[in-house]
Amino acid sequence: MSVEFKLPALAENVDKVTVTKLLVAVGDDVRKDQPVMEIETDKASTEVPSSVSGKVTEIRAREGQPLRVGDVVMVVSGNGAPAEAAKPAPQPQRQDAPVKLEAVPAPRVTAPAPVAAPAARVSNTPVPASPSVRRLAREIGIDVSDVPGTGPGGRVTIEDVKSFSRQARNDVRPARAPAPVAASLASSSEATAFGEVERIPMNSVRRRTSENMTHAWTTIPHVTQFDKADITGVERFRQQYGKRVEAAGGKLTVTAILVKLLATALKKFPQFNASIDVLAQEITYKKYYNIGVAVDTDRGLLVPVVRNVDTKSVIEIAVELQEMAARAREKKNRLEEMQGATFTISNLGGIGGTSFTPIINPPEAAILGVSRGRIEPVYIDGAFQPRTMLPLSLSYDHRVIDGADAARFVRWIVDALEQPLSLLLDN
Ligand code: CAO
Repeated sequence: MSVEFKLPALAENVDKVTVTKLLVAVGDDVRKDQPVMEIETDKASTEVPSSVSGKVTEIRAREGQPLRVGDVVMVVSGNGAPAEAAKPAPQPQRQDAPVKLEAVPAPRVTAPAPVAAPAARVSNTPVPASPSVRRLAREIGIDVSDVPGTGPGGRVTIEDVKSFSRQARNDVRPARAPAPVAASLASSSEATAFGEVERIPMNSVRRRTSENMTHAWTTIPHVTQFDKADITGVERFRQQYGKRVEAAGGKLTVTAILVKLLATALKKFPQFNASIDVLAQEITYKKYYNIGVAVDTDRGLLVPVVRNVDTKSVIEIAVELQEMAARAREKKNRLEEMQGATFTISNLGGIGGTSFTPIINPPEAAILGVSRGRIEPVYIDGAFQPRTMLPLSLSYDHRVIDGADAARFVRWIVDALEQPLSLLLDN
């Protein structure tokens, strides 16, 4: 008897994955629960265990190719269980265990449900919509020409834009502004005219980063506030207590210290721990403090989240950070640890640079960029003294945060780094 093993549902809203590695070949004997391939979604990687047993007679999944839930992965002959019963086997919750995907609310990666196109809309015909409707569409990152109009003569109304946005949000993510896509299409066809090129398909992390960054950059009015903190004392502290943190399994880095400081900063400045809801014209202030930390991996940028940092010590944060960054780099990050950030920190200082302007990670309202701390001459009490100065750059959503508040927020972080005891004054 031959049975097909089909890709099971791995997590809510994940209906498509990319096969990164096949772990079995035709002729192999597979057992139930044996991992048969590695896959990745745009946020996590995992092994997929077989739900059938027998000899592999055919493999239909291909490395590097997308696979949808229900697609046949392989055919086995023998005493295999019915493919319909396929379910990911329960994974032990070890640190090095493969990602446990089931029942985790995941960001939607499904294709947008087809939306009925408005009748007789020709691409170069201007869409009938009032300026206020166009403005709303622009603000929430929707191309008004994508919205089916229900008003007289196919006119697009405010309600049409809102329901289109709600549907897009439910189906995938808000629609993206089309201009950058058009620009990159043009440049890719032009590229071959001037010499040899190599075209490599984007992996899922790159695709997701590209979509998110375009969305963020084209819909959020960013401003970046720069400042510098004297971390000479922090460096002394790191040297003094580094071993203790190492013994606990972490690394006492500037990132870990900043993550902890941010918990207090975000409580003091709640607009930095908020999201804007343009449709409802509301701002959501979050009462939990989850910090996303940008991690550089060979798949691209991943942002695992340290949750409830206000309840954790610097040592706990340092250990968690170290483990999360390692898991992200080893493709073992769990989907649930990539979600729920209320604020993000991006530290490029380990690599170098004097400053940069980070892009906000929607739906957050701000992101803190950290560049390389360097010894600089600082004029103190009538003389230059060598001090270690850490450049900070805070990008913020100017719809939610005013410039003066951004300056105060960064100053607060600077003061906390320079005078940590000041934290005890009113906290
Ligand atoms: N200034 C000077 N030195 C710094 C520093 C800074 N701002 N930040 C880190 N360093 C040093 C550390 O002290 C460490 O030095 P030692 O090895 O001598 O102790 C070294 O750089 C490496 O640090 P690390 O990377 O191990 O630890 P971290 O906690 O500082 O950073 C992480 C962790 C995950 C943030 C980092 O590894 C990383 O991936 N950074 C890149 C983030 C990124 O890609 N951002 C861009 C997002 S937008 O595209």
